[in-house]
Amino acid sequence: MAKKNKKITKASTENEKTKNLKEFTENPDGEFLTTNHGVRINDNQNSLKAGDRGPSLLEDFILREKITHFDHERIPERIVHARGSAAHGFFELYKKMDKYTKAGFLNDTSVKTPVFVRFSTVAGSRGSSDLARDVRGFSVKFYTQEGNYDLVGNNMPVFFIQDAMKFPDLVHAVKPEQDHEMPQASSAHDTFWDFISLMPESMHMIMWLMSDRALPRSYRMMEGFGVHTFRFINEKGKSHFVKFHWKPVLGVHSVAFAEAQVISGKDPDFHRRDLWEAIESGNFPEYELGVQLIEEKDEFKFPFDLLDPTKLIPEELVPVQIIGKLTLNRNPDNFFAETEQVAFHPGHLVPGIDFSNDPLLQGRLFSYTDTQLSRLGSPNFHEIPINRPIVDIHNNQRDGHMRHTINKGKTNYEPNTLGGGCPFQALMKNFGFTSFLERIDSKKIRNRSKSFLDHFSQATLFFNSQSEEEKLHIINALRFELGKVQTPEIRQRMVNLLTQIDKQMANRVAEALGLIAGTPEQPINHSVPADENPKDYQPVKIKSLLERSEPLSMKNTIKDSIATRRIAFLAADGVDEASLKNMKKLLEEKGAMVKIIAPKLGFIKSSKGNKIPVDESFLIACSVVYDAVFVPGGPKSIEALLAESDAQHFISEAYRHCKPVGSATEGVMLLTASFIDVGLKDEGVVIEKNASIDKAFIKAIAQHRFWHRENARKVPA
Ligand code: HDE
Repeated sequence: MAKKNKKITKASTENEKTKNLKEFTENPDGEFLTTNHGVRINDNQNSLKAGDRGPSLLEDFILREKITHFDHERIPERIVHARGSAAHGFFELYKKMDKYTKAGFLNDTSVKTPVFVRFSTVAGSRGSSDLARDVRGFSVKFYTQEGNYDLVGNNMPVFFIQDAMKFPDLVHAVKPEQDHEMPQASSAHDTFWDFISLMPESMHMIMWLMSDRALPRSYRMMEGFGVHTFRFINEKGKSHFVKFHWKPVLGVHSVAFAEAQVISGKDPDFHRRDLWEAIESGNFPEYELGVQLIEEKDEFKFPFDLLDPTKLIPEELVPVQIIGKLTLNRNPDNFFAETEQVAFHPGHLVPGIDFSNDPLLQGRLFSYTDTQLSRLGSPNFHEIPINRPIVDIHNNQRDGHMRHTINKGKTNYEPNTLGGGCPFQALMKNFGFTSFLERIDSKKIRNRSKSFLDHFSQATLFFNSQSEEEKLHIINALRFELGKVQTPEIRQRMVNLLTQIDKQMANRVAEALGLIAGTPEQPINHSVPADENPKDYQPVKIKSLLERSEPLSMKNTIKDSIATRRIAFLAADGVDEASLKNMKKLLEEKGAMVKIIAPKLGFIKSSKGNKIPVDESFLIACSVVYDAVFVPGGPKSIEALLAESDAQHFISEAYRHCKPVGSATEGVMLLTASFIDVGLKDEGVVIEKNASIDKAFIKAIAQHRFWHRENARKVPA
């Protein structure tokens, strides 16, 4: 390459020139540096000057072009969901959905629909940590034969607010505070909780946000939801309401909050790196697409409104039908061109899918095009390669900033005769997009439907559905977040509001804050329409149809698989080669990834005198980016690790974060030195017995975490 880039200078001999020219002719696709207008650049090291030590000259168009382009390299980051990572892939349908929708990509099981998927956090800036406690965006662009369809969802099935009117307030409240621009990527501050404490409709979402769902282990291990109710429309024009779900094949897993905070320092790109590396290594992330379908006649069958985005439909009431699978199999070539410039929009629909009247969704339909205009700077953002549909575009829209298409001919209007009438409307029945013929006969009002007033019953359902450990995590998250709030009145208002969800939970949060949770006389409702009596709009709590909903607990999503889990092997010179290699082979056969961590980089010498390459030294490695730890045998190796305080810290930290720890019998001393009481009953601590720990260790890794340890003796990690 360096040879090809050799520049042609005046000083070149005739021979060199000929050689360069020959190379250029053979490799005409841009091996030489050029300006943006295709002129070959003769010197990319020095600007044009008046003499050796003279001033630079304004006429240096090459310098000016380069610097001007650089000056304009940044575009405004997304106002929300700025921090994201994306991948290409495809969607395959398991079963024809023609009974419900005429959407082509949901009707042909032989078609592989290309997709581009972007995951994101919401509150932080582009450079913020992946591990912030936050909602994750889960946006999917399907490049279908009928145009692009975007399913722009989140990893939580409900939202903070019921009406688009409140979105700018919500986002202002959660973003860094306007006076000092702090804190970055965190909801643990006064303005957020001030707003939330006055917004009882957000209580259900707050339960999700305070749960471990807000701290995914990986983008590959989280669910996705369309949130709003949409419509499927079939050939006959019949409509069904539909809720969309993405279910990760690897199950749903999270990290501990304490761990998330360490990862934010050790590897703020943790999720981005994980996604990239999984795809590079051929471990393609997979998610199944599920739908909950509700007949039109059942619209009012539930004790909540289908149009209310703070409610979910429990799977016990309407089962999720799995209809297809999404596979992510290719990393982007260029982050900016693809991940940054991709423009999603819930309004990018294909025939067979339609909106509901959810007032949050309706507001989104305006916002997304508008935001692209300021972010991407032109109404021609659909011409950026990542946003282009795979089908042709024909219309009479013309011109504008950065237009790529060269429209030929005379006609840019319709109807016309000069252009042969082209392009035509798709006037035939069931051809092209037609909106569902919903009857609307109503007064024009600014109001909140009274069917939206139950702000608490699903928050309680969510809390009740969690395991004891998950409940404790929610309580601790609330203690942390509200503990960071400086204004005592906000803390008090919040704990009072929590009593509406669960009194005991509110008391436990209050206690840690040095408060007593009092029941608010009437929770404040700031959504009362003007001219209405506030008494008619008090939040209510309707008795839930269910006490618990099993799929709401992550504990119920655990799969019998250790695929792609990262396992740290701690070893030093003298390690028992068989112990190390056998376990490594076994785990790798099951799809896990093993890394050897040793006192220094390079190689360690095994018991047999063989060299084993080291992946990370203790200086670089940290337990938080691993899923489990294994200590292979070999007395010399164990002795060396006993002298290595970082090795013990690694083990005790992993144990404290409730991860599986496995060891050959000889490693027990090291575990004890790492404050692990191997005598305690704990299926997550697996010691070799009779030369066999395989099954038990694999089972423990599949289990992912042993949260009960949090209530046991704390190790000083
Ligand atoms: Fe968004 N949202 N949003 N949102 N949203 C954006 O669009 C907005 C909402 C979601 O990976 C913005 O291109 C309004 C719910 C995702 O590029 C912006 C309202 C859900 C992404 C915007 C909502 C989402 C966005 C910022 C309330 C879950 C990232 C940049 C009426 C169903 C897309 C952009 C990507 C991005 C507006 C509420 C999901 C400003 C006004 C509910 C995953 O247009």
